[in-house]
Amino acid sequence: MDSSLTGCARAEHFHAATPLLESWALSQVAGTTVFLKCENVQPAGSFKIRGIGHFCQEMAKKGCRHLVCSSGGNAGIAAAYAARKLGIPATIVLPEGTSLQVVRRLQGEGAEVQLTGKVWDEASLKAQELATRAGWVNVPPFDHPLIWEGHASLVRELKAALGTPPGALVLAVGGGGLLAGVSAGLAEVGWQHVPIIAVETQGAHCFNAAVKAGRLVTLPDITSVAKSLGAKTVAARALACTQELEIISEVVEDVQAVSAVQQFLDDERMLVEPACGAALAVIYSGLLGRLQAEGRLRPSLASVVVIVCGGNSIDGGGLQALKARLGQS
Ligand code: PLV
Repeated sequence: MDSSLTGCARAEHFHAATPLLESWALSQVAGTTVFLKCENVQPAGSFKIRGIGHFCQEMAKKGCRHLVCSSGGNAGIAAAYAARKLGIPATIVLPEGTSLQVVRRLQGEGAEVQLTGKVWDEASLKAQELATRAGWVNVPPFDHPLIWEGHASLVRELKAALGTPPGALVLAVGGGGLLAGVSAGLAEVGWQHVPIIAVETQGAHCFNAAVKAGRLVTLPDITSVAKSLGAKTVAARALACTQELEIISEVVEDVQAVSAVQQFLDDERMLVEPACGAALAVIYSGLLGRLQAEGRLRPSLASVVVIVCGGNSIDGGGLQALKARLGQS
């Protein structure tokens, strides 16, 4: 039996099969049945453990002696968690200004933490430099076939839970690893006709910029509060996916992402970070209805699945601070 479906402690991989919950509150807002794929309850707090756990296991088989991962937060926590389970030391490189709860969590996993640069791209350069040491392996947070292969397990779980395909799938895009993995999974289970609504925040919108330009675009800076979406350039594979599946690229404002975080907390009593709020904003801001009205989505959808990607980088005080900064409180 696929151990992802048993949820047993001695699983062959590090991720859990997550719940797929029908949300009454979001269904009311959307006017269609909304399911939440709750990746926020993964052992490392986000979907990242799927791909990164898989990558780290493969590297351990090859004799890796030290794992190094650059991250906006969640990939690092996934890598540190996998490293601890594998008994391999880990160094996690993050941008300066990473939240204290993320740093504490990483230290709690036994990882060495280095803070460098203003955004993830700078942390990534540092990680690549460290990975030149003998026996050290760089864990890419989103741009590697093994990462996509691991993330694809999410779609196999969706198929097992739903049986029939949803009318649309909503996910957030940072560097595009989740998008590439979900696309691979949809093709694998024969659901490649399911439209994906790929959401970013303004100021972290490297995928949207690439889709519009028809080539990879490097943003000058990351100005969004959704730092977990803050890669300046999307993975080439994510852009290539737009040739193979129906991908609707959308950008929401920070205020929409953060108010979605607050509404989701009130509706479902789950606190997620702005990266995840971006996906939820598709429902809460009425974007789903607009896409239907514009004929970009069917007027009647079987259901909509929102990937609730994670919430490691936020706590109650952090949400209040974000709201104050955006003039929402
Ligand atoms: N976060 C990456 C990249 O950051 C990281 O290092 O953790 N939702 C959440 C909660 C995330 O943490 C991320 C990625 C995404 C969505 C987007 O996933 P991606 O990068 O695979 O498109 C700079």
